[in-house]
Amino acid sequence: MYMKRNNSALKNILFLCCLLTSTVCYAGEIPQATVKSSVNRLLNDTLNLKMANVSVFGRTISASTYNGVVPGVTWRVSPGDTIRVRVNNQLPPNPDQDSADQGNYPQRANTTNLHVHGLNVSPKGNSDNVLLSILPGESLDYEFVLPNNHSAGTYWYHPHHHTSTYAQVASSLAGSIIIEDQPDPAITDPNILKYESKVFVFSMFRYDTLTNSVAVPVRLSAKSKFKPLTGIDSPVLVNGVSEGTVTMRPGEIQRWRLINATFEPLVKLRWLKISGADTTVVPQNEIAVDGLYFGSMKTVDTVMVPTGARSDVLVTAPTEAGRYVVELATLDAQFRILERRIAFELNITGEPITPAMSLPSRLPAAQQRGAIADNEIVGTREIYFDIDETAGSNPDSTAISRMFTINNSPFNHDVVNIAVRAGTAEEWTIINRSSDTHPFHIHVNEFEVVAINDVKLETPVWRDVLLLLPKTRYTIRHRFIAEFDGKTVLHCHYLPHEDWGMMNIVEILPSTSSVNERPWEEPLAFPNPVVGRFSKFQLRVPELMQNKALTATLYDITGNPIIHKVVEPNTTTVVFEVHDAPAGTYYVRLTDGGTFSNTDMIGLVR
Ligand SMILES: [Cu+2]
Repeated sequence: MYMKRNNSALKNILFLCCLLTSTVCYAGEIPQATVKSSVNRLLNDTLNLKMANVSVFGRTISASTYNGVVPGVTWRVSPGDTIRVRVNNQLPPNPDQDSADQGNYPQRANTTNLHVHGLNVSPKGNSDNVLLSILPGESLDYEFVLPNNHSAGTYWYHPHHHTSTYAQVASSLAGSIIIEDQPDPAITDPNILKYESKVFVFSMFRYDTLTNSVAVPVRLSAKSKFKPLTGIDSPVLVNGVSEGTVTMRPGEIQRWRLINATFEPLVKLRWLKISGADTTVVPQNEIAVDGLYFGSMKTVDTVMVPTGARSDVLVTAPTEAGRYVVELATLDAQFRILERRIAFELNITGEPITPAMSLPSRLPAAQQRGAIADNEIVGTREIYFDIDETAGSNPDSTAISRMFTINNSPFNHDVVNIAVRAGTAEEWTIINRSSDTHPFHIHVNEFEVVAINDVKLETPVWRDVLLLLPKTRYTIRHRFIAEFDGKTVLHCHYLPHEDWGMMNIVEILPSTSSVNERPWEEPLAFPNPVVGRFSKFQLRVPELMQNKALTATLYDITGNPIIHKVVEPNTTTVVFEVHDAPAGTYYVRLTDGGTFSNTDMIGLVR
């Protein structure tokens, strides 16, 4: 189909033709979600999580939605603003609410919470706390306070309740958050403020073709292990529709904010010119990933957006007549192409822009805090992503809980897997030992990718989602912003993997904590131990320290010593009774008073 500039009569005829011949139509403009902006530094909104009928590639299905629309509203805010949002969970009761907890397995599909993906905000209380649960019939008031120096960019919100994240994001539950660029020309090239900004949220449904509703988890069995949600995956939608036009004037530059809000597939875009049988790629300029600006603009033929990630692209409308389209491809975890189609038709119409628009000569800094210098790093650690292929073939239904792990630990709500300190930075090596790809994501603070397979990158890149290729090592630098302490998570953003347990809890200790938590100095303590809901803490004395006289101290989260023990040489385990301790997070520190000092156990008492 050929679409001429500025010819609506022809467009109408073509629309009719394709209705009659049932060829692909590009009749309508791809809609933009309703925008809500902050007023007097405050954005107030309500998300009613409720069932609604939505149209998915011509089929009407019953799905859980935010306020009945797909995607949810776009929030536009500025650094320093506060976002207050009430989440009303109006979904029906969980059919499996009274069944036994099946561990790391999709279940309780209608319990929810809210995550603001990529924002630097507190993970505590009613802020970005993904350990909260909002049951059907319940409501929760969230408050997210953005720091004054928050990076401008493209972020998004979605549910993040462990064991229901997959089912809910497989119902396209997502909305975008735009943090506005600062108007100060010293920070932002004024050209950047001139582009019309369009947000494109890619999402999909997994639905049951018999009931025409979004699939819910089936009871765990040996057979259901790998297909916990029945039904089929829809093709990827763009802002809730399958395809459409994007109108631009000749020479116009628009900023496209691309958000991969699918539960698994990777999204890849190419801008093409189609002339008869010839297809040529039209390069565009990518300026940011995950809301974080590059050091300098990149001219690219394709843009690949991993699950959960974002990409900001400056799209320039050609001044030459022709048919211009954007091809959308989706790929699975092994990079196999799931679908490829033309999703965007560029409708180049109107008078050419005069004076001509310019690309920016410089980009704002990704982070006002700047790159992480060598002397800022206080320690290193290794983070392993594994899939235990043997566990899956085990007919024991609990085996699934151990299949998807980070540092050999599947997710446990009551366990802190990694402790770091606010106001410091660390260098981590993320190692994907499995044969799948995994999009690694961490909340609260983004990170700087500095090396791949120990080869330093010429230009480090800031991200909050990093696609880990199989059998590959990534070195990242990670700064824990001083004002945000509390418990948060790192996980795989393939949401089935996350619900299956590929998530760890990270505790960001307050910068004032006197606990010297430095597990990298004692490799025997690795992985930083897993403990549960306890009446006692049992600490293994590292072999290196067993021939020494030691002291072991139990501390609370602020570093106050609670119980102190003298440990005789050749002791292998030390036990602390904690059944009388008030609920909270505790640490055990072992020291010989000189050479060795090791915090070996971090646990939550309930
Ligand atoms: Cu994964």
